[in-house]
Amino acid sequence: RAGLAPDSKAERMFGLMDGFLRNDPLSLQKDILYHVEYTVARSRFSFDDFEAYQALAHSVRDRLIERWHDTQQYFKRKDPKRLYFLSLEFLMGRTLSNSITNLGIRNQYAEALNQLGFELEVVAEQEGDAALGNGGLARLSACQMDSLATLDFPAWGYGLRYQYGLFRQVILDGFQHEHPDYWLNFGNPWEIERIHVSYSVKFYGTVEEEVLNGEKNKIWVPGEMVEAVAYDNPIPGYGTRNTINLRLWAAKPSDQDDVESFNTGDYINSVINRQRAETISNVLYPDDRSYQGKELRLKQQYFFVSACIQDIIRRFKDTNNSFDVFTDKVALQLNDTHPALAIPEVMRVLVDEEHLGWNQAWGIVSKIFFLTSHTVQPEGSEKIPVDLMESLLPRHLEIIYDINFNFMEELKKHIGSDYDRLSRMSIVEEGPVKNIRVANLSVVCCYSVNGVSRIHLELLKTRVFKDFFEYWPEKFQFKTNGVTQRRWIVVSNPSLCALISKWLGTDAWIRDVDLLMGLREHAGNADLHQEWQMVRRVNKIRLAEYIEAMSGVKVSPDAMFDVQVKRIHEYKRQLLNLLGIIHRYDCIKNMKESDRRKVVPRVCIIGGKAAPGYEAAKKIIKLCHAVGEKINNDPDIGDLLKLVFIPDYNVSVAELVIPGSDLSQHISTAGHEASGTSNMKFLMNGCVLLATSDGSTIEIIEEIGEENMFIFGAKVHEVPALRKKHAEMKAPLQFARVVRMVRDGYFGFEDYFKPLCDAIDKQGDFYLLGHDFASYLEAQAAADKAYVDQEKWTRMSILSTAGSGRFSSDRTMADYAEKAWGIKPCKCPL
Ligand code: F58
Repeated sequence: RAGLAPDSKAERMFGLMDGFLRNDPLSLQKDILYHVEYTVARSRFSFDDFEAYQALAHSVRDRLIERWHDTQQYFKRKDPKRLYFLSLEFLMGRTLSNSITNLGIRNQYAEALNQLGFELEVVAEQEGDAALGNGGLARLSACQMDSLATLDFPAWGYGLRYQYGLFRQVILDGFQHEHPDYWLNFGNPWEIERIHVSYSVKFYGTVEEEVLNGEKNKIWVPGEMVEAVAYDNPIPGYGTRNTINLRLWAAKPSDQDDVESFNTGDYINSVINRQRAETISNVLYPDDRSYQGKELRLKQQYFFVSACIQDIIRRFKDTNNSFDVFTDKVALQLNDTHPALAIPEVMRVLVDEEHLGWNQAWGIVSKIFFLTSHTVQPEGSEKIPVDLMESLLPRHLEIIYDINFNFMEELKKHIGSDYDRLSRMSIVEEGPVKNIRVANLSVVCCYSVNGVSRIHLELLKTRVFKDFFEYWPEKFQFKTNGVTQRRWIVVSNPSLCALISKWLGTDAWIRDVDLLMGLREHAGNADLHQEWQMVRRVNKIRLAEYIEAMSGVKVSPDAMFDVQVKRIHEYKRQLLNLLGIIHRYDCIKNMKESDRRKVVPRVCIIGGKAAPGYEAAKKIIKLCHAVGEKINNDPDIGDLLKLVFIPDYNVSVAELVIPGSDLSQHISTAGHEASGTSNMKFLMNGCVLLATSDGSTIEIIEEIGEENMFIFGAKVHEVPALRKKHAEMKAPLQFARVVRMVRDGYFGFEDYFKPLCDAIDKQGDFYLLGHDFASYLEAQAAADKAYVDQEKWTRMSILSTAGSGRFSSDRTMADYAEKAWGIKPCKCPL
């Protein structure tokens, strides 16, 4: 092996290791049995599916570790500029299938398992989801990690290792209940605990001054310390040896902390108190809407960034001895403003601990951070009460004040004494309660601020960050989101994957997704149509079986499967969907028998979680069940219409639902969805979209053409005026009728549903359900008409997949690398 001295101890050890692990089916069988016996400690002659999964996972993990080591060694040797991706949320879902697909050894494992009497699909189902995030933002992080690895970028992900991931949604009598997701209960074979990689994180205390070489220096004397311990999760690229790292931090008691309390003799209470440190990384906040200024959340955020920054600076110092080159070696991506405390933290470390001057430190800090914003909602803007900051992070508060002072001075030079504008742009919000505006801090300090779609950037420029955009126009950019085709086609829809490769004559699209465009030339081919329909039908049958198992409702795969799955939000308008379904039901009920024969049968599928404190969202879930109950049991309706709610929607449920859908709905009020990413997953899988012109859908329309989708509703620029005009406008009669049915208790629970109706009738219908209803029904009618013409529909479906290449996270990551982070691929040799 290159670099080992002959006869060295290392060479002897390498010899003992017998080279790399082998991937032929026989070696894999031996490995699996080895892990059954020695890792899982079951008898090799008798083990069940779950134990097979555990053993299999350990054998995959061994292979991941080999590649991980090689990649990290290689990065260390080459020492390129690295990207650090900081996110408090990652929705990874399952790991097994994705790993063996990316490692290129799926078939070998399937064969190995087969010979041991197991089926890969069944074994893979044993794995639970890693759900360390809420929704779009968190799944996006996971897709982007896959792309960073595949494109050979020298990147690291950082996150928190929550003991409890996103709650499990349990439905009782149609109401959502939240149950804890203790996902680590059965062990987690995918992580590597690094007990030696741990850092102390400080909280509370005071700031003191010392004199160092004749200069004043600040020191933070903490009141509490907690240890951050690293857990590494290898992320393999596809078709490359590169395997990057996702490092998650867990909080542990610190042995430096609280020695005093042990001396007082209260041993038991001292142990219990110390154990409380672990609560910091215990639970993921399940709200995907708003911030509450909670102390524990702030502790979580600082715990996270402190550990990351210590780790990053340590790695930097391993190979560099001057901070002059820091900006050539490090780029830090902030996934929304949640990790923004990293900014004052780097300032603190550089100034207080590394003793750089303020200006030099600021010169570094203002070049290394990149922000992505994921929201247009004003309530999505984080604020930290100054009181809280002062007690928990006293030194950081001083630093933020200093940054703000400098910024305000600079700003005054340009805009003079426009005090309103100065106060809007200030990082510190004055008022009865003084707050730190985390968004302003981030915009002031980041090198670039990125929107997640083109329209999102417009909204950032004209609404959310208007003042900042006018001051720093060049800072604002957009990189439209994307999703990884590896998980969303190759892993979750293997038969479509095979079909695409067959018709393109290559599987190179799995790495080079633009090749999907090649399907366009076959979009009218009758043979492809037949095969395409066949693949889609098999996926629908699988979904129908799942629906029956979960909800007891039997649905026919001959019907159109019409799907809306995503977090439940007023702006995402699941309520519009439900009112449309009620209208359809009402129409069928009042039809003559002869007309019923013309109805296109539909299965309406809704799924998603509501934040635990979000009352309106919870009512929408209940309404869905109440309406479903009525429709599904109405003998007049039969198979013409069904409505089912899929409980506990998560990544692995999505992998089943998306390939089995015909029509998928993305119907947010225009101007509210920053991007949306599930639209891209449906598109890749050949589902036809029924959508508003919002977020990334606007770019999808450009790519595949409005004629291949069903687009309806107000446009972004029309919405503000429509809201103002609302009082004079009359909602269409059909709309008033369906709202009245809910209000009058046609589906029961009228008191409970009253606030939903009031929001529409009495409180101005902020989300414009009434305004968009008529055009929504037209779009639905057009979908019915197109579905009857299966040739037309199949063509639309093929063209959807063909046009989905632009919405791969590979493209997004390449864009960021080039236009923001300034990093280059660093490919570990085979
Ligand atoms: C989502 N944001 C956007 N936030 O809503 C969606 O349009 C976009 O496609 C996606 O990000 C990816 O860019 C989102 O998921 C959160 O979940 C936050 C979590 C923490 C509290 C505030 C919301």
